[in-house]
Amino acid sequence: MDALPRIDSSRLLRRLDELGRLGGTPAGGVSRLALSDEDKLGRDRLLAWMKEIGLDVRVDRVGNLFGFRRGAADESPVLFGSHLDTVRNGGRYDGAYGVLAALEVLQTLQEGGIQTRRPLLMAAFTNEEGARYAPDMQGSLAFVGDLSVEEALAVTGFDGSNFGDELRRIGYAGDFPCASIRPYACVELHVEQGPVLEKEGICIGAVEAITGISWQEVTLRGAANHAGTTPMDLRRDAGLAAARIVAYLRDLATDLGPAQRATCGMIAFQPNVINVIPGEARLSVDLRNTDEAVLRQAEARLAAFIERVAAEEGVEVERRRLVDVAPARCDPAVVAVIEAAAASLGLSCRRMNSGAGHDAQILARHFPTAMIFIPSQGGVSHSPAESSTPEDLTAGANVLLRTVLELAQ
Ligand code: HGY
Ligand code: MN
Ligand code: MN
Repeated sequence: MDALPRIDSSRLLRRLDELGRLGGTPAGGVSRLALSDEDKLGRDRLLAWMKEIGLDVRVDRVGNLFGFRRGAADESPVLFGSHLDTVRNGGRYDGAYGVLAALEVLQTLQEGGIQTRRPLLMAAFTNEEGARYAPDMQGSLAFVGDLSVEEALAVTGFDGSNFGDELRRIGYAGDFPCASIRPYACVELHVEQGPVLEKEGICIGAVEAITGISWQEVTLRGAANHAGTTPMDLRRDAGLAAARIVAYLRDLATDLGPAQRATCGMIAFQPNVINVIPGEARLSVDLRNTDEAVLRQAEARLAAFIERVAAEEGVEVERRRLVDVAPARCDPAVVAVIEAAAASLGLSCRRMNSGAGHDAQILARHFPTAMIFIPSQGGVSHSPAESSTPEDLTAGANVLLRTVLELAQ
């Protein structure tokens, strides 16, 4: 066994279990929507752990949490971390794993008395998921300067709440300036959230590209009317128009090839009464592809279909763009460091793309960035069934430790 340190596996697993209970749901999942009381519980816990291990803790103006560890040289830091917020009734590893593994890496270095040349900076970014406030990756967008603090604080959530008010309410409206740190390199450790590594029996994924994401809200307005007295050919049924659009998404994705994804995750009818033809329907559309040209083609074809359905069903349509994040390429040099770290631990590793969006794709726009994946059991995520084995969770954290040490020397 070489002289390099290894993380404390039982401590990492214990913290994952403890954090997973903050905002835990009866089905064994986690709901820690951004800036909710449950998110505050997770933030408070992480801050306490960061302070316990002696990190210099900072909260920035959009609530991003940072733990800073000095290096021998006063140079730009190596940044690593992920996010604490989750989707509704999601899993306990999406985001939390990358944050707690980062904490574990720093504690291992503290305990080993190992000083790196570059400073180290762990991060937990605000509102990566976008489940309550769009855009997703809101904290990392503000961190790199692609979203102003004013814009971020002004966002109105799907629940009608104001981002800035909620940030103040949970006590995380920090004063550390956004867009003020320029990392030397960034690494995000994350569960794969897909089936590839498990299916191929590979321990580590070195991510080369991260999918582009297009989110929009489509509102259709027809005419509420009586479900019994209104003949089928005299309706302006917003609900039916919405249903046709949802059904079209599958055909659109199938037609554009295996890398295309299309999802309607939210839909609502007004007045939402059993015997009233919906006068209004509102639905979300999430389109993804790692090939930007195909993603734009998907958007254009969907727009044309929506116009056609609106004309045929006699409804008006209003579309609101919520997210437009281009696919990101990871930095080949950082990818190579990840592969070498896996190899030094005798772990199988393959290069791959990410179908999920991540803070890393925002960081990658400005700084050399890459991601480390570990297998997700059954490829499941954004669900209480999300899980990874203790061996894989430990292996990924050790790869993160070695990757950070290599980048920081
Ligand atoms: O939507 C995503 O892909 C990520 O989980 N936020
Ligand atoms: Mn995530
Ligand atoms: Mn997620």
